[in-house]
Amino acid sequence: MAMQEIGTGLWVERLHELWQQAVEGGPSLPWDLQGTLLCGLELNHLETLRYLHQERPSFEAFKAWVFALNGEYLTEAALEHLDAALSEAEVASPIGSLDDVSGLSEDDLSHWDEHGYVVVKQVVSAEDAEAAELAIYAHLEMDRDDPESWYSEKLGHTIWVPLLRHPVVRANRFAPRVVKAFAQLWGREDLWATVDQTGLNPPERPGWRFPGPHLHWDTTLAEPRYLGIQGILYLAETEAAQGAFCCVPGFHKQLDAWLEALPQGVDPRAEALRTLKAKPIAAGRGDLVLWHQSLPHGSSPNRATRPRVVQYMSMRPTKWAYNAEWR
Ligand SMILES: O=C(O)CCC(=O)C(=O)O
Repeated sequence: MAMQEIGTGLWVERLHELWQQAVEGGPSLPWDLQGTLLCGLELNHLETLRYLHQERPSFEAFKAWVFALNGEYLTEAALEHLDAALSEAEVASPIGSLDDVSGLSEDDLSHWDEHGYVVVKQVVSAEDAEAAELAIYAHLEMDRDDPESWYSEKLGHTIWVPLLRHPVVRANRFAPRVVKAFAQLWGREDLWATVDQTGLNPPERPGWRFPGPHLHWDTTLAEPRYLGIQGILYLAETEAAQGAFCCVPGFHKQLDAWLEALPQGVDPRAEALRTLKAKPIAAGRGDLVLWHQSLPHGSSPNRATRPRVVQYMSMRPTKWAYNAEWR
């Protein structure tokens, strides 16, 4: 949609509030509303806040920036969908009806319940996963078959790759089986996809040691704790020793008692890193690992011969319960 055609929907009011919050120190938008707004406009949270804080643009310039990034996806229908959600009307999934989409089996759901994570097989085709894998190598100016190229300056000493909007990466985010899996676990369909990064974790070698992320939680440990679902899509076959995603299965059920038993003054995050044993989760090209945010999790050193290449993803409802107190 061209900038001059942008209406004056609720999303514009909320975007103005977000801009005021960052640039003029205005009141904070509730966290879930902010998430819905950013996801609905296909913006990455960090990228947006960095832009606002560093550039301190006018509101008009901010809107122009949003449309320069995502104008082709911000159609009238997409903005109406966002407006409906922001006005608390019931909205469908971002891709419409999920009735005919194959989802998690009873076994998958029991696995999720018991272990707090599940591997959803083949949520995207091998071709779509490989297309995203190759896009990441191309973005990093690496050759998938040339190990010398895997340690490029463009990657740096990190496994995160800020390739947010490649068309195949975007298409994977909205793949029907991905949306269906999140919808089943949330128990609702009004979901919004976060614009997450991709990743490449090359084999360790002298001068390039695994930089993390080590075992951690991305959520507060303060009570009450709520459901949050994180995900990683494997874009190529990944063995356990190949820098696989790791988590402590079942810990979502043990967290309360574990925290309770910690001696006064012990930092739970440091203690988890020191004492808990994480399990690496091997999976195939196009498989999605979903985990409950109460599981401590991280990546792992790659001791195999090929990089681990992934796409991070998450979906959240329009409004969700959260605890703003950080522990
Ligand atoms: O890359 C991984 O395997 C772990 C990802 C992670 O720790 C996260 O998304 O918070």
